[in-house]
Amino acid sequence: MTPPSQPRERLRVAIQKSGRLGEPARELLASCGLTWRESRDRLFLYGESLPVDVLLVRDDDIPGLIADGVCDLGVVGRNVLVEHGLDREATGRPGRLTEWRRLGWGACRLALAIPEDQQWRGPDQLTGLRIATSYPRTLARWLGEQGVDAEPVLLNGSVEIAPRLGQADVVADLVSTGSTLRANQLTPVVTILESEAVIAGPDHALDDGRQEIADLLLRRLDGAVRLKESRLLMLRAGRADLDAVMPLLPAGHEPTVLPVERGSLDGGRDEVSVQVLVHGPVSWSRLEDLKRAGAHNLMVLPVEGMLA
Ligand code: PRT
Ligand code: ZN
Repeated sequence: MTPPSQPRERLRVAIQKSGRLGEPARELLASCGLTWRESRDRLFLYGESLPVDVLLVRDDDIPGLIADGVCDLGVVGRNVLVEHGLDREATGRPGRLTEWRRLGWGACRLALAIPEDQQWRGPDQLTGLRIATSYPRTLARWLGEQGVDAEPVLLNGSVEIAPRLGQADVVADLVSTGSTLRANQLTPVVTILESEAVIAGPDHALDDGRQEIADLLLRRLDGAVRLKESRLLMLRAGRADLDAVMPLLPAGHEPTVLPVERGSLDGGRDEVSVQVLVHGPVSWSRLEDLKRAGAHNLMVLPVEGMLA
């Protein structure tokens, strides 16, 4: 591998080798048109269609690889990025990172959870307690903001069983569905950090032409995300009901309204067909409101491709 101090003309992106974010990160890169050849040791994806290579690593290593200039960008949970940033700051090491994109998946939260037989009366109750966590810096920052003096206990796994083992009194752990906490008789009481997968990068532009490659990749990624979130809403309505129907359409592109040949469906009623491209989901209640306003034959379709 090229030492970071030497010019490097290919962009290098770090993603999780396995685990929750690995597969979606690969899919994300593939949706940007990246194809690759995998190295024999399965630690490196050599990009074929773009000058972009992918390093497969543990998620905890991703921020450090970027901060040290070994990689340019990385796909990582905000929880890992924030903890790393606070640790680097506290130990006086340079290399600040920022979120270049939020990805909207891999959502979870770092939550404080207490045994379910206890009552939550507020942060003051934590004074003097031992709090098991894999995120001691993030927890310490939150405790500082609350003005509470408690003791973070660093555990790198199985944080949720610490109170039962007597290693800690309460925990600060990642939660998504909450079933792990429930299974361990713990109740989440405060959210310390909301997290999702992000693209992390340095807080400055990249050198040696790599910024241009990164811009191309991010442009494609933005397009791919928009496409994934896009849906075509189609409906039919009597022309007389259009005034009631149109304001209920979700915000999106300009709707297309086309006349329907008389007599084809509704016994000769003056009908129109309405199509609108929308970004984000279309809820059942929205469809029901439209139907009440006179629309029928409502349909929400996924969009496979788009070129304006
Ligand atoms: O091997 P490597 O170090 O790369 O992986 P890892 O084991 O450290 O991480 P991994 O793959 O478990 O998680 C990677 C990232 O996924 C995390 O850093 C978060 O950003 C994100 N993420 C999203 C989660 C969860 N949801 C999640 N639920 N990470 C962990 N969990 C844990 C949670 O702590 C609980 O113990 O999964 C368990 C199930 O959660 P519940 O609430 O659904 O029961
Ligand atoms: Zn990890």
